[in-house]
Amino acid sequence: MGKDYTNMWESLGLNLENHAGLLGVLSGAYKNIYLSQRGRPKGMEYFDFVISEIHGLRIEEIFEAKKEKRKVVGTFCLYVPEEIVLAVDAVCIGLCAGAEVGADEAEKFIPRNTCALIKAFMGFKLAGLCPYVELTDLLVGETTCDGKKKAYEIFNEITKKVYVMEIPNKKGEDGKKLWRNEVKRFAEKLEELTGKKIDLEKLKASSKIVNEKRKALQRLSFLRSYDPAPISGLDALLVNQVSFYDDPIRLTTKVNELCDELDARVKAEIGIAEKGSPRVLISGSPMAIPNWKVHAIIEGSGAMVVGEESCVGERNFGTLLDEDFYSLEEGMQKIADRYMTINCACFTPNDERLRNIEDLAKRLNVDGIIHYAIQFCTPYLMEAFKVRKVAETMEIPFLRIETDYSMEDVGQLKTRIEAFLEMIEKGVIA
Ligand code: BJ8
Repeated sequence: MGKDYTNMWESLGLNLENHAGLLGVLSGAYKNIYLSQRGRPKGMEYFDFVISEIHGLRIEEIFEAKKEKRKVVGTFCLYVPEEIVLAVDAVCIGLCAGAEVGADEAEKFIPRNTCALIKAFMGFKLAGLCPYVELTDLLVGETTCDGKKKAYEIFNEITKKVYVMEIPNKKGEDGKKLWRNEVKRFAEKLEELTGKKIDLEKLKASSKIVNEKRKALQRLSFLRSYDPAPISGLDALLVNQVSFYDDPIRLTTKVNELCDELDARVKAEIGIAEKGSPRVLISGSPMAIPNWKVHAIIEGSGAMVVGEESCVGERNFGTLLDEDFYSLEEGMQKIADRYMTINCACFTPNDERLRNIEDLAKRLNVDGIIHYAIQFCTPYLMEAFKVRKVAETMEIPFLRIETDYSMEDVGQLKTRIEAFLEMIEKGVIA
């Protein structure tokens, strides 16, 4: 039996009954999906521990940070520059959630046909389920998709602590200029919030921390290109999910330790599945914790997920920041420009995403691409058509999935995915 955190959760105003239900569901799902896998790397023990303490130890750590007068900044999107949050010595936490609980509460404020990711972040707050939201001093939204943009207005009425960054729709010179100004405005907002000034030294230090994290995640991604893959897609997805709320320095160490072990596995040709098992690239909407549904179905059907062209995946760590800057202004500009390389479907045009999918499919040597979009996620649902064309040109089998966080369609998805894997085995391109 772990430590009892009831008093801490109560002090944060959580709904203890709902919260206990959530933790029960989470630990049951984790046991079934994760702990039942065979031949997992030893390095995953750390991540198992993190999950078992998801609302415990990490929350205690953040409490401690607050006692030391550090602020807590919650984010919902990759475009929010973590370097700047760390440069004011604040704690940065990614707040997207991947569970259905709280959706009924959310639907009292937003339409039913809103994507599950938005419903989840609203619902977690409204149902008193998320200790992270309660600990934040600032919630940073962004003008990406319409659903998020409008949801933040309502979320601000509920929480009174939402700050919105304006993200351009296009990446031309005007868009870049607007974004550079937004990044400056964000830095000023954080300086005001924390009472701490960002200087060159602090920005260089925080940039290094975030880049090292990206490099470790890149290393993990690279190791998945081997056949047999040394780690399951489920485990790699989990590492990426945890990277959004764990301490970044500790996370980097743990990912590198895991990669050392995977290096040895690759040399010894030890894989998590048999050599030659079908290799699948997932592309599309982000999969926040505990959204493991599609990976679990694919890997439960005998294939391996070897990459995620997703914000919980390659889009998060694919590009490093150029740390070679010699003034605060230059640093801010390089940070802004680095974030503009993220290829979210909210941009138009967004052809770089397609090139990236092509590159990944080649590098990871994939046998099939599954496009995953959360129901009502218009940007990714729309772009699926272009991704299909890329797959067709490369003569790679392609499957488009649209789903939500519920388990109702698991049977149907399983049937479709199994048929898709059969197609791959028979070498049919559809
Ligand atoms: S950079 S993908 S994290 S916006 S799933 S809320 S897009 S309707 S999450 Fe995203 Fe930033 Fe883009 Fe990444 Fe809207 Fe789609 Fe819902 Fe989404």
